[in-house]
Amino acid sequence: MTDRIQLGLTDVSASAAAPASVVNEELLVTGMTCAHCVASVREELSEIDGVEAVSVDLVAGGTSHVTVHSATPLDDDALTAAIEEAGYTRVSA
Ligand code: 9UX
Repeated sequence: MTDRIQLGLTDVSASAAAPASVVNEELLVTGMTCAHCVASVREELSEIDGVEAVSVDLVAGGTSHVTVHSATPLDDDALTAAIEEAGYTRVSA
């Protein structure tokens, strides 16, 4: 499958202002195939302290690109754990 769905930024902060995130970490994730998968991943990542927004470039049946926008430095293990909790697999480049 070659479906590519660009899902825009979701602001998870209470503020209406666009986040000026200092950290923008791109993760590679396999196993995501639909918009519900995207919602699950976004939900888990959003629970991490400092995370302001999560953008997902879904590649169904392939490697999706998930970018985490944060106000503070991110713990890499926490990112991996969040992906796994959502039910997907983080892979390295
Ligand atoms: Mo629906 Mo996405 O089972 O895995 S959540 S395809």
